[in-house]
Amino acid sequence: MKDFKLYAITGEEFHPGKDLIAVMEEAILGGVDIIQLRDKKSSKRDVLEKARKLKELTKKHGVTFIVNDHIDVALAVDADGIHIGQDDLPLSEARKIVGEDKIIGISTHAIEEAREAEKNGADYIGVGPVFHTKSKVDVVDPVTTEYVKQVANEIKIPFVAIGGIKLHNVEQVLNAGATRICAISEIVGSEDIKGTCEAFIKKINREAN
Ligand code: TZP
Ligand code: MG
Repeated sequence: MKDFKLYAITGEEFHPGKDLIAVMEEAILGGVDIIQLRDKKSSKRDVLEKARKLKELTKKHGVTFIVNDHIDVALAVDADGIHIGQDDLPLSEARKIVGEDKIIGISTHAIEEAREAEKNGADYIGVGPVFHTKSKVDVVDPVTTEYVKQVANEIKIPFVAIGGIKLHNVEQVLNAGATRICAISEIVGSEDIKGTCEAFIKKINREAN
């Protein structure tokens, strides 16, 4: 897959009154290079509509587009890939459905899960939640930067750190060995989405404080 630095996941509850596509476009203009549609509340029909619009937006900007949970929606809009959790369809089954050309990302919370994902052909893994987060309901305890270190030392496929990552704590995550950062609330809930993304990119690139 095309490599990336800053991964933004949708979270409409963090920007009431603001349009989803406008919010994600601002994030892209700030440097986000991969977007995931994550919507646990809407009907499949509504998720499909949002996915269509995000596919168009990401195509326009040359940004990777991933759909969470809904493999059928991802295929219907020709998204670049899907993101699945440990309780979703197993990676091998998901791969049979989407084929070799689509990206499959999988959330991991422990090194055994990361090893398994790598062995089974995941294109990237999520590593988290690094810190406490309110953005995920069924969330496990924070995995801490210790798990980030373990993955950085051992896992060869790309990994992205996620969960409670803010501008004020991202350096701890980078210092643990992460080179790709994912956030929901800090990005889409920001008053200045573009500025927040630019600041994340600078930190990831180790350009400034
Ligand atoms: N998976 C692990 S933590 C998380 C997900 C989807 C939520 C991340 O949201 P935030 O607002 O960046 O903590
Ligand atoms: Mg899922």
